[in-house]
Amino acid sequence: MSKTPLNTQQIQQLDAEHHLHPFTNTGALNKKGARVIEKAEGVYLWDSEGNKLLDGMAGLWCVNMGYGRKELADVAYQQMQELPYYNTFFQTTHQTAAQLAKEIASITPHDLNRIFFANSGSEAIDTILRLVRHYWAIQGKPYRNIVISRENAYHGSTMAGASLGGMGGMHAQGMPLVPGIEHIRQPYWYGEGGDLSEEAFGLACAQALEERILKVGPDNVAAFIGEPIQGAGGVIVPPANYWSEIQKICHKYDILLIADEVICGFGRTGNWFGSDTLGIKPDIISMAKGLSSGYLPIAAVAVGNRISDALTAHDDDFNHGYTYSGHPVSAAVALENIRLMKEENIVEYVGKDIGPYFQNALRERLGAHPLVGNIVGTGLIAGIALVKNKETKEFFGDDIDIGTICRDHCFENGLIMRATGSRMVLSPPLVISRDEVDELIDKALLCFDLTLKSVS
Ligand code: PXG
Repeated sequence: MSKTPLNTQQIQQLDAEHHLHPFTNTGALNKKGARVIEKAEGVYLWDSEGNKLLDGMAGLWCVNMGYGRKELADVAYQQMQELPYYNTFFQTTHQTAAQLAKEIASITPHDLNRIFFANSGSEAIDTILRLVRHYWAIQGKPYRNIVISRENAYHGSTMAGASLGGMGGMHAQGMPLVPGIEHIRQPYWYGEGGDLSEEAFGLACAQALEERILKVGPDNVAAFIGEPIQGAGGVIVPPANYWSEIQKICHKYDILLIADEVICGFGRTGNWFGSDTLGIKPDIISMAKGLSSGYLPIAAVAVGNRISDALTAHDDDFNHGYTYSGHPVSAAVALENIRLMKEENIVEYVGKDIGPYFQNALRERLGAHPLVGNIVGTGLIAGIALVKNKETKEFFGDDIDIGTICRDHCFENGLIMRATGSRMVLSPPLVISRDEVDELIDKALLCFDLTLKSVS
């Protein structure tokens, strides 16, 4: 079935009448009309008015192999003809899911070799919450059910995801939240470190975990969850000592460590997983987005021997799963995506070539800008703090929504850069070239100048 071509206004009208958008003020959007994206190739998008946009966010941190990869479309087409759907419940499987599980196991850190499939990062997080509580229950310790997370974390938008995440705006809606979840402070040194050195702050943030464990009782805690680098929270890179301290504390109290790799996984930080880059040895990881480069929805949870052995030894079902767990078409696309990543040495390209180039260029060319307080990141993920006063680290007040002003200038000037509060974040496709990085930074510089003018 072909689409009847509609013009921008017609599409906006249909949208305003019938479409409820995620994380959107519906009334405000309907007055303005949504931007209509029409096509994409490589690192570029085109809207329905013919504007070309450099996608500095890889969609929503996911189109890692770039747009227009025919190989991914072809395997989806072939798989749809051969076996468009079958489930993995009731003791059935199919080759594509089994192969993908093996392929994921071959790239995950250490012993994370057993894979549970879901369809989105949020679902993967839901799975993890149920799984860790179930794990402790079958150890005869059902009271070990508290999961400790962090303020300003993002773990998705289902009930479990929103509850585990640390976003105040999300907690305020759809209450009551899932019980048994605690939040400790985030390791955001630039914004919250005060006079502490980075190291002292990293230690203090990790100690906050131990304090909370002691407060709620070590015997009641199931797990700690964190993104290796917080993504949606504004790309918060923790102090270098943070994760090793967290790891020690989890070990000391025998608490499971969960790394949410939905953004950091699949090469984003210059290794297959953020846990490799940050030196974390998790018991469980979640992944989604880059697993299929966003071409089809698919997510996974990888668990190590400790959990996998316990589930295998327990003579009962784990009463959990999704109709589309291990969906053959999504799995085929994910398999091909990983094959392409390997064939094109993408992880090495991010780790050794384009990642360092991008990080250096950001610091050298944007670092001195009067609005730029600091720049953090590794590989192809970066966060830029916009400040009122560089010297005193003074942030803009609530009366000036600096991030949104900057983001709007970016849109107008052909660059997609996301704002989270006063932080601008970048996460371009991993296939971006040096010339395209240069273009991205030229555009960012122009938009920072325009933003400065708007608030002067
Ligand atoms: N965990 C992490 C670390 C994520 O970043 C999810 C879980 C949930 O994934 P799904 O596939 O259910 O969306 C995410 C998703 C943003 C933004 O604006 C970030 C995400 C999703 C939507 C918007 O930065 N991350």
